[in-house]
Amino acid sequence: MDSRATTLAQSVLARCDELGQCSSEPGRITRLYLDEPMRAVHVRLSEWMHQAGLSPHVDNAGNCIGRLRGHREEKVLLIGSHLDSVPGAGRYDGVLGVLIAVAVSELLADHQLPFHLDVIGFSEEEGVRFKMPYLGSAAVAGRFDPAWLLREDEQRITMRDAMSSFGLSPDDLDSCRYHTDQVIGYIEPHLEQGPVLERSGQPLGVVTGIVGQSRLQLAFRGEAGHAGTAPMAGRRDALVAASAFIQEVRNTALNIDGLKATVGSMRVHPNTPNVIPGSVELTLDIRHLADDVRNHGVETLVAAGHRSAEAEGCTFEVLEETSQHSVNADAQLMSMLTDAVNECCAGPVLLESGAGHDAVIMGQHFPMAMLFLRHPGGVSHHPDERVELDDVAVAIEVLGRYVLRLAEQFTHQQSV
Ligand code: HGY
Ligand code: MN
Ligand code: MN
Repeated sequence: MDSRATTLAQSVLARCDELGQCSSEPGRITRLYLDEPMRAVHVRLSEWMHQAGLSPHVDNAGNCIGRLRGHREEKVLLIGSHLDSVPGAGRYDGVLGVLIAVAVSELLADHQLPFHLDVIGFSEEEGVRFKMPYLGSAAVAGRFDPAWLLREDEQRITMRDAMSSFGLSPDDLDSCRYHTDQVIGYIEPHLEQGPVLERSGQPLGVVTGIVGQSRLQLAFRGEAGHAGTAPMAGRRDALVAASAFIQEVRNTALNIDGLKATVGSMRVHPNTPNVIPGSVELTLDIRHLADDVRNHGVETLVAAGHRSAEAEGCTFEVLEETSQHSVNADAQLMSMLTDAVNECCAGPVLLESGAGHDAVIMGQHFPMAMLFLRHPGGVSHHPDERVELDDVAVAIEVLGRYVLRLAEQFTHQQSV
């Protein structure tokens, strides 16, 4: 193991701890799109990028990007992950990948790469604030939908106003775009967020593909009433209908191999102990590596929603549905990454990602590869998230070798 990799890994973990302090909630990590803690993250990350020899800037989607200039201008290799978090997050989801990317560029600062190396800290992967994930990577890939600017957060602030008050220009998102002919590829280091690497005793894994995802906003509408005087017979209790539906979600997912389906949030109206719930709004997250199986899951569960509503005299509606199809890693980038891992540690595990990443968006527009780090305990989106120092060090060493291999290949291709 290169001793510099270990030293760099120590600073990566210390920096994850420091960024873990940038939170909008005392006592837990919550960092949302363009909130004040994100501004503090940009300040610290830009300093670290400077120290690593990168020239940083924040683009109009709020992505924090540092460039290690190559000796040729035509092409760029992108490497990074996201800076935002879910509420009550761990210290590593997203930022670990960005800080490993900074460490890799520090390791390579003395090399004259034949392409630029851009380290990207994406601004919004989780989609918590405006219920729309992948905002930063959508802007980089040139697929940001201007209609999203009208979306409002919990405080009724529009995305447009949030961007303007952060000092960004929401009408100039084109300036964020990288074009396919300039990008060699996008590489994302990330915690596995699951048990596979730990069970196999391997520090690193190479991702073969990322599951597709459907996110639905659903509503059950019944009739509110007095909890003490309304007869039990004939009630149209929206929460009873929703509860039957939630059980159906679990049963359906258990019967379709590989399907993941989760009701993660629910709002009861008027949410008062002595009032029969008149309406319930909830979210449904459905995932599978095969898009047709995922779409079948969506159809099956929407039908189950109508049945559960009808049984309780309620109505059921799909308020909104967004979906991302599954994405495969680029075969050549994946194979070269596997070779680089093989040189540094036991042969990597090849595995699919059940979690979504900015690589879902980037992989639809550019060649993509992901490197997973072992996740002790496998618990993520939770303060118990952990990662091993040695695994971070070997990831830095692998990615350093990998970028140099890509540089050799690029130089060879240019010479023929
Ligand atoms: O939901 C996900 O899979 C990711 O953490 N955004
Ligand atoms: Mn996450
Ligand atoms: Mn993540």
